Amino acid sequence: MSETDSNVGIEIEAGIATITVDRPKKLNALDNDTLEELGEAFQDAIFDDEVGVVILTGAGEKAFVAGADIEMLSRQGVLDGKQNSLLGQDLMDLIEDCPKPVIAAVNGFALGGGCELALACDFRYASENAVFGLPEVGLGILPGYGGTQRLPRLVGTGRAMEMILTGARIDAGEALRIGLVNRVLPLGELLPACRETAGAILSKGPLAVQMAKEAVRRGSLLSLKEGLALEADLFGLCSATEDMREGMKAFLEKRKPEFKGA
Ligand code: DAK
Repeated sequence: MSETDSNVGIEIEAGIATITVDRPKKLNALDNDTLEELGEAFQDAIFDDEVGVVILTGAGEKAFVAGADIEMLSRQGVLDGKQNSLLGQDLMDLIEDCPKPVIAAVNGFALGGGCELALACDFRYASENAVFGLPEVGLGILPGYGGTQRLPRLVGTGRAMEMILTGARIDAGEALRIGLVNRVLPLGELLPACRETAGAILSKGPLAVQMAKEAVRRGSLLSLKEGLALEADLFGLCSATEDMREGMKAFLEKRKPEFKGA
């Protein structure tokens, strides 16, 4: 992929869509074109029946995404500022609501909007050189793509407050320690590890995976009682699938299930 063609690449192989932010000369910073192209790539992955899991990463060896494009932000006025904001928010919602699991492969700087992009994914693996941070207050703004909401939900209020209010960066080891990422790997092993995990997910019942993601996502916005009611509803729905019968039958017959997504 080259920077002149497009700012986002999508490759589909063995049920996995790898979406790559591809502006390495600007450390994959998110300008409007990139936000739009990312939205299109996720729409493609959502509607492609061949795709079961999405991996999101950045091109090059230095950055996942170094944030919103500061040059673009510095020029924006009221109307395009609002438009930029809506574009970014829509993208984060699209990723979070994507019916297929989304794994962030954080291969370097994940700052500001880049950190927020990783936070919108279902879980994160990081390379050893990854650096996370929400430096927005140093630019006179606050995180605006969900960082003030998603980070405390993931790592707890105190740790999120410290990162947001100081703008301090943390390395991959610290990100692992506070639960911001699930695994840290040498850079060359990052994508293979994400693909291995994606493969493990792909071997499961796709409807069950989708409903489990929905239960966790929607449940996090509900009270425990409401969340349990949602879980029960989805469980009921799952019980109507051929996949459920196949999964149970395969266990009893001591063989691997052949799920059809039906
Ligand atoms: N935007 C634009 N260009 C960037 C960039 C960014 N975020 N980050 C890096 N670049 C560009 C650099 O300007 C440089 O371009 P050239 O000068 O070569 O043309 C090139 O990428 C290479 O960067 P450096 O030369 O700076 O590389 P270093 O290794 O020296 O430093 C760095 C790497 C990541 C430490 C440094 O580049 C850096 O501090 N970058 C900025 C990081 C940052 O502050 N990110 C947060 C941006 S604020 C909103 C919602 C959300 C947001 C905004 C609005 N609304 C709801 C409206 C989000 C805001 C943010 O993300």
